Amino acid sequence: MKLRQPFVAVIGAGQVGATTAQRLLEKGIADVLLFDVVEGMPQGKALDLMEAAPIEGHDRRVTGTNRYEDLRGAEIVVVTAGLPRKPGMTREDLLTMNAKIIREVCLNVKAQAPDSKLIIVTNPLDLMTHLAQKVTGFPHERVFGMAGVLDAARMRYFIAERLEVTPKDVEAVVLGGHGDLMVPVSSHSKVSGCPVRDRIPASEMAKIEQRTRDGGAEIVALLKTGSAFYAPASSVAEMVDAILKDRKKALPLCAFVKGAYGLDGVYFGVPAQLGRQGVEKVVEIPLDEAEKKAMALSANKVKQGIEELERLLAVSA
Ligand code: TXD
Repeated sequence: MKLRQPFVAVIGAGQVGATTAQRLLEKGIADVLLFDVVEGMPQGKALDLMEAAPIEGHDRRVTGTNRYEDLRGAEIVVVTAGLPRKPGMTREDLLTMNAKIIREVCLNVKAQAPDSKLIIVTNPLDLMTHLAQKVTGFPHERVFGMAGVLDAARMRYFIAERLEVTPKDVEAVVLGGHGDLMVPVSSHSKVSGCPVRDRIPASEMAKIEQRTRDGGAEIVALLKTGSAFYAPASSVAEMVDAILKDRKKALPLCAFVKGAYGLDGVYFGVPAQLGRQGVEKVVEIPLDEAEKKAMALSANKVKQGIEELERLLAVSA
């Protein structure tokens, strides 16, 4: 079936990509083009998803493809293509291989969907988002990454679990690079409008913050193969919804930051307002001294990562 405008292209029909497609369809957010390099796989998953439509009761459409030309007309391109780390592979090996994949994907996005907005999901997130912008040359507001929505959702869940309240009543903000040095901003966490710090002792909050930082690793350790995909897919769907509905909603995400938070032009996790143009505004929230320090440390790590990425790309070019 022909896709209707505006449609979302999801590159990489693996765990995160296919589940993102499912969320977008079943929440009625958009039609989806599912792309993968593996022949037949995106077509098979698309057909399976369509066969669920009569039961799920939605009238969204999804098609699978291995052809980049089908990206033409996509309003948003979500990039989940990448390789997971395998035994014996160093972090640098993974960085080089995923960078090659992102470069290839982004050159094709630039050629086929030059007006699209790009949401990068592939790890290492901040570096791949930086690379995607460089390769496409798209304006910074049209290239951004998904991480903060997921990290904040994890923190919200951990707080809700501790207080035995619905996660919906919990607000949390997680900023910084998507890695060990991410910054859970407890000073802004609230439950039903009250500061969480008034309800949970500092020592326990510190544990919740650490569990948030280790959130991805906790799931990897349990699954043994692969990494999280249900909550990551929900996070992407929330971002897509904010864009397509022009909600002007502030969500934590990996955006290009110039000026705010003392940063001089780097992709970094901050709250940013999403609308039809993409990232329409970086929102600066007040931070306490410890949080400011943590942000600076995290930003340095991202900058070092970018230098390493550029060195590796120069060697492999
Ligand atoms: O918070 C976040 N940003 C993340 C990031 C949360 C969860 C997962 N995160 C990262 O997303 C993860 O570390 C990976 O880098 C990506 C995708 O994770 P997923 O779990 O979906 O990996 P899979 O199941 O291995 O799927 C990857 C797919 C797979 O089907 C490959 O065939 C495909 O990517 N692939 C490609 N597609 C298109 N083009 C190219 N070149 C390509 N190479 C591989």
